[in-house]
Amino acid sequence: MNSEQFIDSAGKMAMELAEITQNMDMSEESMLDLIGDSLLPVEQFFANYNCAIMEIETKFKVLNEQFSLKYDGNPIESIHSRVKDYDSIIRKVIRKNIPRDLQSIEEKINDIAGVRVVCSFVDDIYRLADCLLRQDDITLIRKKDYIKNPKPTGYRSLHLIVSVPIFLENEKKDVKVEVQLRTIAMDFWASLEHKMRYKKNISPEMLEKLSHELTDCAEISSSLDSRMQNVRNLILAENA
Ligand code: 0O2
Repeated sequence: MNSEQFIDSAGKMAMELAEITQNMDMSEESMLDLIGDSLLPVEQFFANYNCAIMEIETKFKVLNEQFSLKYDGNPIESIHSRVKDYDSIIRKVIRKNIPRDLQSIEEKINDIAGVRVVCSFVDDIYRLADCLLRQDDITLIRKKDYIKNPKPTGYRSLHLIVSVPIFLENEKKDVKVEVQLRTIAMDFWASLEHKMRYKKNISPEMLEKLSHELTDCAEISSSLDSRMQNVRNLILAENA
């Protein structure tokens, strides 16, 4: 969530609170105080995830720098991060029947902070994941390898749920982050598939046809990844 979206969400909550409090016998000043106090834990909640994202991004940037010296080239093409927006969190809370308090949301939802790392080659994905997981402040909570075991849709990526400590003014807090590592080809496929999945006014027959087509495209894209990896291996062997 960027700061604009956050202010938007916080604004929505403030309006709701203002509505609740308008019938109470309360001065404007006390009402603003009450709203401010109520929003503080929510602001801290989102701030923690933003801090955890910064920690994880920095780790990948450091690895990228170091790998570029060792392997002659940067393994990371791009890093995209986001904090899940308020509406998506609420939708997940409802779908998964999660109690509506911040602690339960923190415990039960693993992808509030998300970092997506896009690499050129499949080898780099596993090398980067190994290096991240060997760091002594990182705890692996869950690993899903959709590269070795693609989803029926054709979706491929390596997913890690990790916990990373953030150091606040008076406490250390472990925060969960979902890391998705993929190649450029996997990212291209996933982005297009995601966009098309949410297109409206498509008949069920066409939807069926398109999903077969997309699964085929995922196979082609995976074979491109294998061939590019082979080309790289041949070049490395030649230069060894
Ligand atoms: P967004 O907006 O990308 O965050 P969980 O999230 O743990 O409750 P699950 O099913 O165990 O649920 O999560 P999974 O499958 O490990 O990862 C879910 C995320 O992976 C999705 O996040 C997508 O980012 C991505 N993903 C998984 N399957 C597909 C797919 O078939 N196509 C595409 N394009 N992306 C996929 P969200 O929450 O859906 O959305």
